[in-house]
Amino acid sequence: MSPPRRKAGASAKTIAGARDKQSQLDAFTLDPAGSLSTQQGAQIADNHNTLKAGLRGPTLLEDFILREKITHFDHERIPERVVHARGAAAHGFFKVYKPMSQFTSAGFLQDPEAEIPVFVRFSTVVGSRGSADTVRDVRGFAVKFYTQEGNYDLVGNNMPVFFIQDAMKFPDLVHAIKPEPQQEMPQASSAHDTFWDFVSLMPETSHMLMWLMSDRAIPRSYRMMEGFGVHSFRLVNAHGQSFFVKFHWKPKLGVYALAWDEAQKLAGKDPDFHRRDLWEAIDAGHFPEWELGVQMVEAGKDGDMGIDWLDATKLIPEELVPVQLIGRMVLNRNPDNFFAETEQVAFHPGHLVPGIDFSNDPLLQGRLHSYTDTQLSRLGGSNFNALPINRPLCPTHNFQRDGLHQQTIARGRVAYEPNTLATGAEFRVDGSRQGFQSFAQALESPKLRRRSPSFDDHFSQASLFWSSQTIAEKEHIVAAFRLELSRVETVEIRQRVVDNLAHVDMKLATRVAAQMGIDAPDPAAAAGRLGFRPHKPPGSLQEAPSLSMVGRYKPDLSTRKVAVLAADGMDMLSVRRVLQELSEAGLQCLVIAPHLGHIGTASGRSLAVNFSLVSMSSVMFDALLIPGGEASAQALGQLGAAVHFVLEAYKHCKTICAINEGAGLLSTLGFSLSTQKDVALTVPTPGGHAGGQSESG
Ligand code: HDE
Repeated sequence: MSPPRRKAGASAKTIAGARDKQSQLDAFTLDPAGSLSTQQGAQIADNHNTLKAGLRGPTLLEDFILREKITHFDHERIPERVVHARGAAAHGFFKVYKPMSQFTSAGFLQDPEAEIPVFVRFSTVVGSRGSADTVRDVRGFAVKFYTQEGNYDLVGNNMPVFFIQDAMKFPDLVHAIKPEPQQEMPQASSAHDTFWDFVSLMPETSHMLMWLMSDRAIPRSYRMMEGFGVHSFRLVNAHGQSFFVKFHWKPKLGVYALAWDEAQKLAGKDPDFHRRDLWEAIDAGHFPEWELGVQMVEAGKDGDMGIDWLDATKLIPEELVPVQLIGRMVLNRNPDNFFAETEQVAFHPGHLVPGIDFSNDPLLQGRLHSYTDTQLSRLGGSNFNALPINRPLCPTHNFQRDGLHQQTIARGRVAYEPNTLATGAEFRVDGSRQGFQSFAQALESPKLRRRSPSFDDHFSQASLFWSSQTIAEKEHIVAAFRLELSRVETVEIRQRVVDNLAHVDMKLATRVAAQMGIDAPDPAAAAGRLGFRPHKPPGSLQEAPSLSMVGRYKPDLSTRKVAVLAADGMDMLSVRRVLQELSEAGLQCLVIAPHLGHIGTASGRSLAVNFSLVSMSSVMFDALLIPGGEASAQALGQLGAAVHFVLEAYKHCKTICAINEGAGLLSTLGFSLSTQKDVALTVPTPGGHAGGQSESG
């Protein structure tokens, strides 16, 4: 019984079609004739009343319809992910630009014509499933490619490094950052004692802390985040030659953040801000796109630059090894069902295809155990791979059998290999067949529990990150450290953090320490306490502009949201051209007024209102437009909510455009304006909304 060979070159269209068909079938739960049935198929005549002994009598135990319905409901929840519980996802496709056969034999990286279906889940790490989207946190960026050689998962984050070097410390890290166990507080936040206690004793976290305190941790949108595979992986070509590779996702819309104050307010005003943004963009046909990039070095030459490719707390600056863009991913379909797809999807860095392999990064090696293990309890047994969202689109053949919730009725008497009983001929899979081949790395070493000395430098890349930021970005980092540490009750922990920070940058440490009610930072105390000798690898870079968010992407304003703040009497004529130009540039203009329904314009017409001021806040928009119209400007000026809307937009460095009497409203609120004929503008300072508000903003 030899497994049927997959038809070479089966078109990508077929594979995508198969998925659509499948999801249609799975989504089909209502009988078109309008009847309901039990799970066993018995038709239900009454779905409103339980079976009772008499009109006012007790409910009968024999009501199997009620019992089945309630029992199913009682078990609707499954354990949430232990980390990355809060997420949102979308379907799409990936296309490689040109064949990558020089580096890898992976089939999905060869044919520029083939569209490979993908499912991508973005997530926060710390908060539970119902927590807010905009908290300060790392974001997960997990991609499942449904290739013709099996599923390949690239399970990454929006930051290129990680807190720790060795998987042994992962449970400690997660226990420290999660809510404290005695009272389960705070939710979805690193601003508490146990997190800073742990990291202050683990200097290897220094680099990741800089990223976490930077604006990368409060993205404007999932659509505006870079993604990183973090670890080094291997690409292996058909000749068995291997290259270390680091994967990058580069967003077409650029990388942008919220202002910290905005992010905190959004957590209350719209806890679903990021999932709504993704859903609405895809729904409106604005499909988010990323390019897949690779940094590669031939295995054996990876030691040349003084950075250990196996250390997940280090990155390879793009200035040293440029990122080559090799393909493009588009997300163009929202899930049909959150639970069946976004919640039940099971990613695993060990879901590999031939041509891609692991490196020996000790953090990655630990992950290889964790992901299947966690699905066993989260998805209830070993058959989670048969769930529709996890099923490969290519055929699978093996002798794995039975288990909870088995979906397949396997035929025949043979569930072992080798065998002769299946077809009469001998069937044997003994290494002579095609398939996944692990890279044959030569190894000879004693067993030991130690780290390589090449992992010892914990500070130079944290310093590089700091010195590569713009002034505004540095301000934000200082402010974030201050906020987090001012929530730490234990004075000694605050002191340890700033003593460590002194090894990153003395000015940074001094500025943070100044507001903490503690002594000035003491680098020697940190080194003595933690027993390290600070050193910078010779020839280290002083600055890497690629680490800053500012100025790296060509600004793309499409899909940004503009609030048009107006009341009865607004002058539509004054604003028509601006609105037209904004919408031609792809921006979305929404009318916010004191009430829902319609407002009357100065010329006696009526204009539909999108949202009332009661339900909207300036933090939900990227820019503000105040049209002319005497009555409108006056009404807004007398309305606390409208004044607050304007002032807050200004505080968050949003672009504000006001026309005629609208500009008058701004003047009465004390704005100094730059004018262009009838249009008044306040615009963010450089490094403004790209990186959010400056400390003085
Ligand atoms: Fe994960 N991680 N992780 N992780 N991780 C999980 O798997 C784990 C790490 C990442 O949208 C869990 O199915 C260990 C690095 C993402 O479903 C769990 C270690 C990176 C997601 C797990 C790490 C990640 C997870 C929880 C250190 C970036 C969400 C639920 C050894 C490269 C995937 C689950 C999704 C999820 C373990 C470190 C990314 C418990 C043990 C580094 C994006 O298995």
